[in-house]
Amino acid sequence: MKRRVFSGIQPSEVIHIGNYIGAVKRWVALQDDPAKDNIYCVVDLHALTVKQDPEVLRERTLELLALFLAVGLDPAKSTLFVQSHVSANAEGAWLLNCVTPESWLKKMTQYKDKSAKQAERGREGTVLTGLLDYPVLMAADILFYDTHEVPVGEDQKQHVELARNIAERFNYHYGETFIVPEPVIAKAGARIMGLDDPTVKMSKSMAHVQGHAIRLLDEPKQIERAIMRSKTDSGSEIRFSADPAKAGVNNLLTIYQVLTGKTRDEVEQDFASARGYGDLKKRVAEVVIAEAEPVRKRFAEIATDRGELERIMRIGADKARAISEPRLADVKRKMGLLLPM
Ligand code: AQP
Repeated sequence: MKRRVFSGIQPSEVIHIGNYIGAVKRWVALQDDPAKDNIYCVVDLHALTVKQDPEVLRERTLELLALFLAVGLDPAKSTLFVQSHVSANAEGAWLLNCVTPESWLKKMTQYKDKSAKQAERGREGTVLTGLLDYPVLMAADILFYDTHEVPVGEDQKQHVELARNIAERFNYHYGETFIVPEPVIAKAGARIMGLDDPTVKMSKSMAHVQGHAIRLLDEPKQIERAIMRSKTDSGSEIRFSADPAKAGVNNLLTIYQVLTGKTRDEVEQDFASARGYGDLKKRVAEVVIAEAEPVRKRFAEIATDRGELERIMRIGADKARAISEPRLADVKRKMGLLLPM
């Protein structure tokens, strides 16, 4: 039997190189593994955990689907769908809410960080229930699709572990039902850091800060500028290092490593005769542009064909419903709900 892979990304901003390296690029590679059955989702319900402009959110949802296609996700190989088009995800989240201790959610690092940041903004920054509860929605995304593997960046590991705990708790109370999924975190590139501050994760919510992120749809000039201005130290040694002072160089080398597919030794060899960080930055910028430019060009063609995007969304949602609805009915029955006759 094939192993089911499920992952998603929010249409909250144009994706950055961290999202691409930590998640989406790996999804594309998984499509060609005959042992996997892949489902990738535009998780628009998750985006509602912070205030969105409705028109912008609709546009970004279509954009993200177009970007899925532009990077090489193929609806003939993977199920691609928009989360809110399939009601099982949200319905399933409610059912899982009723087996998830509230204390588990309050312990989530991302909730603690994001709610603290929002609280700093006073009334405007009201922390919504959805922000606390969104890991349960993520658990529903994963569990109602009988998922074995969830390829994510390091920041999402804790949420996949929560999904595991919820599955185990449900199975204990109601009998064997859910597959207990595994987070699959890449060895290299699971946490790409901000170019302006290599001690913090590159983040969509910081993408508006100049020089923080490289967006996948940035023009070559913008990419080059962001990398050439990225923060490094005052030294000149180009080596992988866990030293916090060398985090900027380490981050650039990691981006280069993942995009070239080379080993750490090969990467260090490539820069053995470099004259300093200027050479490193120039070469990293070339590699990022070579990866991003074809995506930007394909995106420009695909994004204008609204009819085709709608067709792909419909097919994806039908396939997703066929997988999740039987599991939803099974869970409802086990929990004591009377199914419609
Ligand atoms: N910096 C990163 N390095 C590697 N992987 C990353 N991911 C996110 N940031 C990095 C992975 O990308 C996917 C995005 O999932 P998401 O839709 O939950 O992302 P998000 O929360 O909208 O985006 P960010 O960038 O994570 O924004 P903030 O920090 O503002 O919340 C996931 O697989 C994630 O692990």
